[in-house]
Amino acid sequence: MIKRFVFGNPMETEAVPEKPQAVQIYADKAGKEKKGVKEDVRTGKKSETALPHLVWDDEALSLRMDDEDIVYGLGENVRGINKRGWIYVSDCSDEPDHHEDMHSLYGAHNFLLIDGTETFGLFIDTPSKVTFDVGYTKYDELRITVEDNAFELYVIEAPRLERSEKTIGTTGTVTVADGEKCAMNEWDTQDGFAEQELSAPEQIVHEFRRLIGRSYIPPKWAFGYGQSRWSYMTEQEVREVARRYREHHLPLDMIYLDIDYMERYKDFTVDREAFPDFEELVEEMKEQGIRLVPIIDAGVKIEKGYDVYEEGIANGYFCKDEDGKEFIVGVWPGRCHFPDMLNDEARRWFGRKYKVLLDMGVEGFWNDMNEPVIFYSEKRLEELFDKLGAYKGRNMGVDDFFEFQHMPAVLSNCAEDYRSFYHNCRGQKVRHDKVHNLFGYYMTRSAAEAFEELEPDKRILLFSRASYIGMHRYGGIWTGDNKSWWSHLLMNMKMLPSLNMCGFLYVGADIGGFDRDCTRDLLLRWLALGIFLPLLRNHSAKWTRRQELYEFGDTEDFRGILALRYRLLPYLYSEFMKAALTDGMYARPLGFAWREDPIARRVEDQMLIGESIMIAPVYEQNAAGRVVYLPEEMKLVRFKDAQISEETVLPAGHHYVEIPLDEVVLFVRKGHILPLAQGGEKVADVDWDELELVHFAGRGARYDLYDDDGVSRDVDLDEGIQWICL
Ligand code: MIG
Repeated sequence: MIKRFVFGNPMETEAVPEKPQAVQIYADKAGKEKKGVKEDVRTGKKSETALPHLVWDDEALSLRMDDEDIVYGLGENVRGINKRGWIYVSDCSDEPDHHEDMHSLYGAHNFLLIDGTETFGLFIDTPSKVTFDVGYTKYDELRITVEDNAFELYVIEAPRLERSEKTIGTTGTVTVADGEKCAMNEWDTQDGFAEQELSAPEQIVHEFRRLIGRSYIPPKWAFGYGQSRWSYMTEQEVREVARRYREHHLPLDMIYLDIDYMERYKDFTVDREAFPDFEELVEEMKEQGIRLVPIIDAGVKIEKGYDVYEEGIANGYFCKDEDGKEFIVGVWPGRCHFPDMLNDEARRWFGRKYKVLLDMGVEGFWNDMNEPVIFYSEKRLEELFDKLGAYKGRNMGVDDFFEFQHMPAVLSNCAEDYRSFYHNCRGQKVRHDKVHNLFGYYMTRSAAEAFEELEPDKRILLFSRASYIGMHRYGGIWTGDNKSWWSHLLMNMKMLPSLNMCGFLYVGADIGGFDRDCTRDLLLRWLALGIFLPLLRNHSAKWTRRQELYEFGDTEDFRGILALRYRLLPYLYSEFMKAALTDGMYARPLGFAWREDPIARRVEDQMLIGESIMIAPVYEQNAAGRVVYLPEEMKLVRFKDAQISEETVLPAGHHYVEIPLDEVVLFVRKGHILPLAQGGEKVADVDWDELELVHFAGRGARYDLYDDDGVSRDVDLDEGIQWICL
């Protein structure tokens, strides 16, 4: 059950495609509506109403929390799965230091799920800044403050649980020999996945996700392994990466191109000196089963004769300053303009520009710098030069010196700059900071909507750095500039279920860490987690140690782990697609499944991936293994060289499990089946028909395997399902 409340007069975000009928209006101090008045939009009748769970005091929404309450959600953020004990601010930020005392990262994901005495979800829909004090100031209080008090609030409650038996299709009992697949002939859609027994938090997530619309579905090849680096500078370098992967029989499906493939960092251009035969390169790579995935940045270079610049100027498609002149910012190419992503026409225009690369054979993109990042604004830069000049010849004492030293640092992503340019939203002049959190979302939407027109029969890979809820319908995200730190491996895992709750299913972090130097053992451990994430990409920054898997000596152990990814593909793809098509979760915290188990509810370094397995990665250097908590009896399955080397049933409770660097351990849940393919060196090699079944189940158990051609936009859950029965 979803209730919607409107506070003040918020800007439309289009996070919710179809809003629930009954609108209840709460106004802020300045508003005209009486507080607590409910209006039925159909009849126009007004009546007194109360806000469920929360209190509104004209400044903030607040909620009293019990000690045992867990607060889930908030998508891309630092710290735990349980968000209690910190302040989070939704304010899309280019923040390369993901320290645990950060308040904002690149996304603004205003969904919370309170699980305790009462279990319900909250979505604060507003394009501007929101502050979530989740028991930081007062441990027992959740306090949500929204800039300008203009927002829509959705309160999501679990429908009363009907503990029906899990429905088994309509074909009756199908018994076949162990490991054999049986076709599913009659599948009553009524008995589909939505009917599966969901726990209260799962139901709330499901309701919320239904509200915000279906999550983005990438092509199947995008579930392969991708190698990235800032940057592969030339065609030769790209060829060399491909060659070495193939030579070492390390699976590979994608090579990413960072900003240096462009001509002087200009979007939708190719540096023809470094990539003279770009089209041929794309083709040649495709023949090897490898897709090239170029980056697109938010800023458009100011350069006479550059078509994107010229068209943007001619049509007034760029963001303007107070006086109506194109706003100038410094980003990669130097002086730039921002395309006005919030202007419908400009957005359509920018999206259609991707055609330049589509026509060259490209089938995937990543959108960067779209918070949007401002290195400096022209105005502030000039002011700075003046200010710095004034220090010349001065005897600088400590105060002067510190002030002097910090001056250039405040140039970037300066709040005042975000208040200095404007969008044209359907004729309305809107100051950027009021809609800041929508920029990356609308940039990605611009591309996705163009792809629907330009490539109606094909899925295009697309993911973004900045995001807002609603963008999950158009693309995935990667979680930005992490570091080659063990703590960031753990953070990668913890973010996953939070992102899923907010609709982002195709997600991943830079495996091995973006910034700083990666070590062999870190990369192995990170890969052992990464093989379970939908977006599996190894990416690293320019000035760091090279991070391709063949750069660390012997490749056998890397190959063993990565090969397992390709064996897991039918299962992972199936679980991803079922999650997308049923508004469900791909990765779940243990507490969602074992509701009554107080230990399971607090476990944050293990999680369920799909319905059949639990993972418990190692995230500490030099650890020989780790303690794993089993909420119930499970089957430990150990892989070495992608082959099963151990299957042991373990009782519920804590266990110390040894996990050498070159092995992967996972846990199959009781009553469940894990199908495994033979593997391959690219997604196209994987044979979905020759499956080996790992199971911890008796006869009669079944797994619903989803598959499709992996490219069509047209997807149908029921058509894609096949039963696997024991
Ligand atoms: O200011 O394009 O997060 O993945 O390699 C850095 C260069 C700009 C930030 C992205 C990163 C990418 C880098 N970009």
